[in-house]
Amino acid sequence: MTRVAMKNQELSKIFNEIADYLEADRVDFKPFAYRKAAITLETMEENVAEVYANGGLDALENIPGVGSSIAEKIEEYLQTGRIEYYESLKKSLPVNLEEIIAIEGVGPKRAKLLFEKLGVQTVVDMEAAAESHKIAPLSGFGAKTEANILDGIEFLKRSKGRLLLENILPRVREISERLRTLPEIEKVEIAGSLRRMKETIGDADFLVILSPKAQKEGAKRIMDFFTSLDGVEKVWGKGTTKASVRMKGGYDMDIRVLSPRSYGSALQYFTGSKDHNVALRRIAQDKGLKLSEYGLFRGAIMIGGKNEEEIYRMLGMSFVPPELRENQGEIEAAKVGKLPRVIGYGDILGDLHCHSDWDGGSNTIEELAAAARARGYQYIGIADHTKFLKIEHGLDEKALEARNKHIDKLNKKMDAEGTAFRILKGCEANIMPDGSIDINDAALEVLDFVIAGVHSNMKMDKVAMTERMIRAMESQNVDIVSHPTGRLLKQRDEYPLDFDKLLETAKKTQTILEINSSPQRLDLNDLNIRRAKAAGVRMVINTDAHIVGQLSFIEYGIAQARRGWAEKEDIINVHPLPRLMAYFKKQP
Ligand code: DGT
Ligand code: CA
Ligand code: CA
Repeated sequence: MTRVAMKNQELSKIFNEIADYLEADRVDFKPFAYRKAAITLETMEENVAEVYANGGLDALENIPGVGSSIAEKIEEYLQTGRIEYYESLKKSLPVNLEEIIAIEGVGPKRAKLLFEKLGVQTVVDMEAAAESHKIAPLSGFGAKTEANILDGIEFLKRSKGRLLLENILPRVREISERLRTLPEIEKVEIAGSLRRMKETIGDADFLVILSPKAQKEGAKRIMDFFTSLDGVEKVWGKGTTKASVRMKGGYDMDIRVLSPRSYGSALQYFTGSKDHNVALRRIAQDKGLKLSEYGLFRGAIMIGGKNEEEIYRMLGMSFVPPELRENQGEIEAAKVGKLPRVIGYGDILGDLHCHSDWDGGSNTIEELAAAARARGYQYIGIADHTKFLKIEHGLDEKALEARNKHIDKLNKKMDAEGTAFRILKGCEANIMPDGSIDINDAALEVLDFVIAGVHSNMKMDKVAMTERMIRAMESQNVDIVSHPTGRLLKQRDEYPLDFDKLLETAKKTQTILEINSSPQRLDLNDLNIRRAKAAGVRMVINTDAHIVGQLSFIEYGIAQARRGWAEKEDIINVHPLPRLMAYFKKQP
């Protein structure tokens, strides 16, 4: 089964851009519809090209979130490879919108204004305009905004060239499935930073082993296949056992053909990280051995290399899971058998941070619950936004009460049917600048659990921001703090925060910190997870899903937890319901 289809991704990107252009033109409602369609296409299991081939325009319109006008555009794209409407929007605003709105603080409307007033078409133009202080005098901008724009550009430069894990991993997995179907190939592995599940990725690294039955030109056939894959934009190099290509998504992919006898050492070598490998090679040297991608050698004799486990064992270490291979202490720990037993990908029993259509999410609570059950979960927590977040359709006290009644009804129904599954009543409240919560205590007290997070006024100084978070954690009603440090990968840093103080308060108040799995957040990050673990603070791995497809983001959160050395006992949503509930402050 192909998990992601190229056309889904391409269309999703186009629809997001259409939404940007429409927002620039201050069009109401339509951008929302395009974004909804984009997110549906990106997360749905089916290949949109197949849906269309099998059922035509009608089948497209049956995709949730796809109306007739968007269905027609999908059809147009599938038939002609372009969408006239999109092309005309691009012509009407000739700026590199995608690039420009990646600058934190610059949205489509501002981008349009800056084009009209100053002719800004690219990030380079933008930097020049800000540096010569042409932006500050414009109405609605000012010196502070101008300085923020420069900061944003600086941040972009630092993260340039690396893409989010989510932008690459699904596609790379699909490609590895396709490679696996080649008769010339015995084994395919994804190595490098993808195997280590790093939050951002430089390039993708494939390793393949030739089938023993393959003919002499087998490797060449693999190279031909690889370099002519759908989505290849440029071939950087193509030899007999390795090749390198640039993909349309803006990233490179390397492939190497290996001999079976070096499989383990090659996998170890190309998984990295480089720092981990350097340290490992030194250990080999100290034992009078030599470790390379070709094997583990004593003199000229190969003594190991068929599999990774063997290499670590022969070096006197326990096996190091790929997510830990960063030379951050794992080598020393593995030498003395003190590696953590990191949480497994199948250990999570429920997701506590999901948004339903009650707060503008894409799915009903029933649909979310069904999807959670299909994943094998025992419970799901509905954490709709509360009233401060008007753009996210946050619920006020009354609406929350109505939603609670609805959940009660659904739970009763499942009980009556003998379904062992629970929908938990939660919310994601906003932590106001003074640390208070945006909805009253009475409304919070009746919930099963409360998440609170910062969604506004993020540019506070360190002391004020720390005080703000501490006050929220001290609330008897706040069980979990969502995305605690507020960073957005490739977009903005964490807010200034005294993290040690935060941990101290979390420990004291028994507040749980979230590991948010959303690919752009992954917040807490790996190092903060390690710090939280060391401080004895519990964590919860949540997806923050706004549509059922995003429940699968949990994999990224678990990977992050593993990268942060978290064990099962550090995470609360590995427990069945009664034990889970015991971690919340207010006991029923
Ligand atoms: P990336 O692509 O920047 O996200 O990170 P990686 O880790 O995938 O790096 P990449 O693609 O340059 O190389 C893949 C692996 O190959 C890397 O993790 C370790 C290994 N490797 C590459 N160059 C060297 C090297 O100079 N020395 C050693 N020991 N290993 C290397
Ligand atoms: Ca790589
Ligand atoms: Ca590479």
